[in-house]
Amino acid sequence: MKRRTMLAGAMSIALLLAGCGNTELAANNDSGHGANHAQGDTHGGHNAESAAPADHLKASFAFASGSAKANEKTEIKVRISDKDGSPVNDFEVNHEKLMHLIVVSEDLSSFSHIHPEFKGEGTFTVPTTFLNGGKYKMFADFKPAGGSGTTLSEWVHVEGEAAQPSAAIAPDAKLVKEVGDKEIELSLSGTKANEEVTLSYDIRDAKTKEGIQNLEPYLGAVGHVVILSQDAEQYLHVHPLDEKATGPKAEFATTFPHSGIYKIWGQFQHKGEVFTVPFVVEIK
Ligand SMILES: [Cu+2]
Repeated sequence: MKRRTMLAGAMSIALLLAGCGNTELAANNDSGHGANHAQGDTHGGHNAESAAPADHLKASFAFASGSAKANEKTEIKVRISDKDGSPVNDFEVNHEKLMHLIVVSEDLSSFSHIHPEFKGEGTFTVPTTFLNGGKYKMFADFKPAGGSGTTLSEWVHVEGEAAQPSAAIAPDAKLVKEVGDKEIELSLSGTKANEEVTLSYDIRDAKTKEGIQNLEPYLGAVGHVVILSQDAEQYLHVHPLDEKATGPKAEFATTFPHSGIYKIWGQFQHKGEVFTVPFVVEIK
């Protein structure tokens, strides 16, 4: 059981040019709602209290070819270094991966969750293609050996035509969405900032409305939830209350740090396919 919520504070420095700087270490809060590290944590060496090895780590984000262009294959390079600038090479596997990389467009319309491969010298790489030009924010989520979960982020710029100017995100009137052949309903136990909120997903067959009972583990859990504030400054990565659940319900607990609008992406796996369902909520 793992109920940690990682929160990256508003500390990252916006950089319009790709790969020409470092980010500050983002704040990393254990929201402390009954996290139990002694039992049932299968990830090994998990110790939220010993944050020291993660202190002053830096991530630099770059494109292998120097810059990225919309609709062209590119390679993202993420380099993790310590406070002296030396590469960090020891990481713990966390939810089956050494690093989780979340990439979102500035308007939060585009979301991807990918897994860079460790190439030595503190460097991870992953191929990707951006569909549009514009600003994107990248969040590298990892656990240095002996340390705690860490998220470092940075804005990058992708050349090329921007997507149609889109309106600011607005809260969904109804928290029910169809994705492929599924209908997903989200309910929140509350909508107040600084109070624990349980997010309950109900995942049904879109046609028959029958609950899906055989969700498969995705990265070692029934689902993964990433939450960003509208300005992409607040990042929350939330794991399920019961990682071994198989549907139709999947529950997550988190605490929204401020009032405002947040976008919530839930990711689940069924019949070998991962699906992502986005919702926008307002927290008061
Ligand atoms: Cu991941």
